[in-house]
Amino acid sequence: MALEPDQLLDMYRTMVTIRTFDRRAADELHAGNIPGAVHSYIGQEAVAVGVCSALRREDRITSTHRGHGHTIAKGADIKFMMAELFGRSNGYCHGKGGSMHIADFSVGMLGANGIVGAGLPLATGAALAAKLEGGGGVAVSFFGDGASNEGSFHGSLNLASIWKLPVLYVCENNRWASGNSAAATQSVEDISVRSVSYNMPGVTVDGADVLAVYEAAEQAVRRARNGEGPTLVECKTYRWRLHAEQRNDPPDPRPQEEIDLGHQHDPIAAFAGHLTQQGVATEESLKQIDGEVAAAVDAAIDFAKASPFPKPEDALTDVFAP
Ligand SMILES: Cc1ncc(C[n+]2csc(CCOP(=O)(O)OP(=O)(O)O)c2C)c(N)n1
Repeated sequence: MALEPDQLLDMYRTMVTIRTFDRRAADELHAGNIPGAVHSYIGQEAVAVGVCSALRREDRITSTHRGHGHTIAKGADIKFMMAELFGRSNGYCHGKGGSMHIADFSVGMLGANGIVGAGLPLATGAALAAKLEGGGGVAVSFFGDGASNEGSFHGSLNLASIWKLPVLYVCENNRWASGNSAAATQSVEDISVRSVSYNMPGVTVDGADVLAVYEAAEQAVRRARNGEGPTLVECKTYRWRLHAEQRNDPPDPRPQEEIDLGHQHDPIAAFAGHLTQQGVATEESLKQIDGEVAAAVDAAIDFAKASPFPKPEDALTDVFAP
């Protein structure tokens, strides 16, 4: 489906929002204002935005420990996200979940998840729910290359295939699972070939090309809505920063030449070039969007800083396990 200029500019704005949000979150963490760790999505923006642009608001997604990009692309409010990162009571989890537990059911974001591979069965269940509801809804599981070596990946794809569930399995292959390279830990070069074992289509796309990701997702969503079952979409991408931002950052185990090459495939610069070449935007109009996004992220940080911490007496509210 051809995208209108407004949709293309929205996609650009969302990609810049993700990058700016994560850059500023890392700065705030290193300034001592955000507790715990933050897993930056910078470099991978085209995946979340390409896929979520092919979804409806009521479609559901599950995410990972690296979840800010998916959450923003699905339409969550960055003020409440930032407040959650700062551990404040106005945050999505009232300040008790932090970066890795943000959910917003109102936009179909079922949750980030600190357990690698745990989002796959959740999205499979959401797809079963969508099928039983009968409204043509679909579910998406975002996960990393590391997660594709977990049992939860294989069990989920098998079940979704047997039951022809309306689900997209979107693997963000950034070639590293924390400090472990895919070359050392993965039995195949392209994760999409694993779809063959589960009798579903598998495609590999350039995860730095937001329109290529959109096209692959759009086709898979169409299949899913038509009752034709699941698809595995592998997006080759690269994470620009360390596995996680922490107070005391460990050294990056990746070779410097590889990091430099990864930075050359900048999904935002490539999309900006496309938009100006096609006459959808000018450099000035994109700069204006960049400025508006920076102001919105500033406002989210101000909101977070002005928000109260949770009260000690609320420690056990919203706790579901005994
Ligand atoms: C079940 C489980 N095993 C190990 C970990 C520790 N861990 C956290 S993130 C991570 C790497 C995950 O790699 P990948 O799935 O490729 O995602 P990426 O970090 O590259 O986005 C690991 C091993 C965990 N959180 N959960």
